[in-house]
Amino acid sequence: MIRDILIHPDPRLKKPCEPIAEVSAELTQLAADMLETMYDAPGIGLAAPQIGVMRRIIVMDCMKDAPPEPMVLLNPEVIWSCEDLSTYEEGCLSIPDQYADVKRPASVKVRWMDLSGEIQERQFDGLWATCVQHEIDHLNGKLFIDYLGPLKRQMITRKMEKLKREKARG
Ligand code: K1U
Ligand code: ZN
Repeated sequence: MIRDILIHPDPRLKKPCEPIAEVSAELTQLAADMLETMYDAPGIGLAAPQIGVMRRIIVMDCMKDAPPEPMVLLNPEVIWSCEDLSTYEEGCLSIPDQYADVKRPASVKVRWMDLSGEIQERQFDGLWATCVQHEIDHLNGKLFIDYLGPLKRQMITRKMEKLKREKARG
């Protein structure tokens, strides 16, 4: 089922999410809904708080012009970051049509639990590294605009407030 994506500003996008204790049928369904919502948007990642679910689960697929590689990560954590930074012009499904350069570690090693309850570790590079850090930030209540200066952040927030007012009017 495709879920509605929350638009910034929304208090649920600013709150840290709760860890997942165990895999359940309900969680497996949530992961499937998140992947469907991400592909429909379309996007390359999605974090549970973006659909109003305050739990530590993200989905990603950063393959371009290649067979899909959907990933589901429960309780993801960065356990190593390289010192080199890379800049990418990021977007966010909760901040539609707004893009800005963000600098992040170019490679990160991430540990997570998969849907079988197994612990996994993998190094992410390139767009995958940018995306996994962006999604983990969502689980901690942080948005890519929080890396920008206050004026740019405020300008984007005002645009989103206007967009939400227009959407509410119909
Ligand atoms: O978390 C999100 O809001 C999803 C976001 C992920 C992301 C994008 C860029 C850099 C870091 C993280 C998106 O998917 S925005 C849409 C997007 O980037 C895209 C959409 C269609 C094709 C290719 C990319
Ligand atoms: Zn986002």
